[in-house]
Amino acid sequence: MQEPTGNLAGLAPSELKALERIFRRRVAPTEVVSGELATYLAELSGELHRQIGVLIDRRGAITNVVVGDASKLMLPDIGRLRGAAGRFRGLRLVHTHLRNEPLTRDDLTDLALLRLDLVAAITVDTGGRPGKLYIAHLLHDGPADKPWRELPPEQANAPKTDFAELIAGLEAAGSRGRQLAVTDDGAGRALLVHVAIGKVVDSEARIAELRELCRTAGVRALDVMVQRRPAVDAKYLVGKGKLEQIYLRAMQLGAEMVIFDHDLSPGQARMISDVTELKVLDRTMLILDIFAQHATSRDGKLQVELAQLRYALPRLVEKNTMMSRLTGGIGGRGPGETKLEINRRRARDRITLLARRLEELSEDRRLRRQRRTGRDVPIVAIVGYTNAGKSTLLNALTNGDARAENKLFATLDPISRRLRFPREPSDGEVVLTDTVGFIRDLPKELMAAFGATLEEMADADLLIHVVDASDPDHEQQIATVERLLGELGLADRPRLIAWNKTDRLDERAAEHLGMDAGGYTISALDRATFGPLLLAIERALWKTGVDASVFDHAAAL
Ligand SMILES: Nc1nc2c(ncn2[C@@H]2O[C@H](COP(=O)(O)OP(=O)(O)OP(=O)(O)O)[C@@H](O)[C@H]2O)c(=O)[nH]1
Ligand SMILES: [Mg+2]
Repeated sequence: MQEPTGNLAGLAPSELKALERIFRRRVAPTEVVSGELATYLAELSGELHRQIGVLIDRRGAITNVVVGDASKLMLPDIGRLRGAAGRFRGLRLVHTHLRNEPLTRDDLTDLALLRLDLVAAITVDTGGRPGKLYIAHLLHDGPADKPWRELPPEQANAPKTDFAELIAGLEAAGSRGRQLAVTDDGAGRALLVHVAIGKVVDSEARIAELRELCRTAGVRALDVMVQRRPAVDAKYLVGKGKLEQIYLRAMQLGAEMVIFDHDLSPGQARMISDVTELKVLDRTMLILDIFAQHATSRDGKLQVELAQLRYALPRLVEKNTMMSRLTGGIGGRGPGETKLEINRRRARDRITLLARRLEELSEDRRLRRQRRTGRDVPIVAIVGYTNAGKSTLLNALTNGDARAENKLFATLDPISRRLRFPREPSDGEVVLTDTVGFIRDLPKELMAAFGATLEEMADADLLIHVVDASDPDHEQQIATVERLLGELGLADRPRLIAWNKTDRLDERAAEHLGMDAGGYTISALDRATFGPLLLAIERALWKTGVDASVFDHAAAL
């Protein structure tokens, strides 16, 4: 039984009957609304002095009749269309306006949020006669804050727009968009949101870094939205209005997730996900996802899983008890082939178990390192920002095959190799250790995931801080590394700076680095550049003078 809904209070039985009769009307599939229906709605609306709206389906049948007050209409809850870029609801809203006004912001927001086929308003004059017909529909590639188009007003009693043609054109445009989406190798499609709180000066570098993280994680960044605000919103991180824009933009682009360049509290993650019905990730969850993909050792895998349980799980929205749907894919990948698919209640047990296992492994490592230090071989740890070229340098120095890639956090597990300096009387042997890269704003939960690496650093006699001198952001990166080393109690550890990737700089800039900033300029891709650095390492470890053979050695490597 179809009945009118909304503001029906105080209506006479005859007026209710008149409203019910609307359901019997039909419009042709080619019409937005028929002239007769527009006239009928205007007349009744003028009599009741309330707005009247109808939802019309593609066949031209009226599915809902809604009554509002003189200035607005509340639509019934028809639910949202999830993740459906390029698709429309199959329903259009046609309603009356008593104040001779065109479509309002509320009308257009309903259009966008509900993904209606279109929204139309009929103005009603004081005599209950229909005036103008205003029509708006969604666009596939309009701006985020205004993803719609308003058509020139028409005569409500003789509408001209061919609805069937209009919607067919829009859907064709949408499916072209969708096909593109399918062929883009199925990577996760994400809308990025950078939130600058207070006086943030390095937004650009941060956004570039977030894009790099996405690229490494296999996420396709469709667009970046930026919001500046004096303080975070406790509930939503960004304001409610911005959140609406984020949702609109995500729908428009067909994004399946939003990634915030700012860490979310579990509460914020859930609120945002509730409002937008999108998968919500923050930067740390993205980093954890990369860790999950890159961890290779047993140690590393356990540590990543532990960090995921502690950080990501409370932030992933629970839809079913088995959280497979939202935890699957990016953000929910576990180390190796497994998924972070675990019942919340069981998570605590798993955390305890993992923590215990890791403690045992840490003890094993301690014993192993003790044996090593017993033999008195100096340890040199290569440290630095992620992607600076640490593994490449280790490989070049030791003829090794450690994983070196243009990806953030390619290295997670420490790798040690022997390096021999040709010294008399005995060979100068050192253990050279590659470590996980640092990154700014690394939460405590993640620092712990680096346990094994951090132990190696703590044991090191000398740190080589590798800097990507070609990165415009390298000063910030150095500051981050220095700060983290300080937090790890390694501020006083002897260290050398290796300005890497100088092959990408012009000669003068490279010389400048070496002279002004101290340290040694190298290109990890070119062994011929290693001489001065090797010499400095040797000198730092054995406090001896120059041995020219080191140069020969480096050249011969
Ligand atoms: N042009 C140039 N590229 C370099 C140099 N050193 C390293 N790279 C490249 O930079 C990228 C990162 O190198 P990696 O050695 O994996 O860097 P990393 O510091 O170990 O990085 P993570 O382990 O991910 O933290 C790779 O694509 C390397 O080929 C260099 O001196 N010059
Ligand atoms: Mg590496």
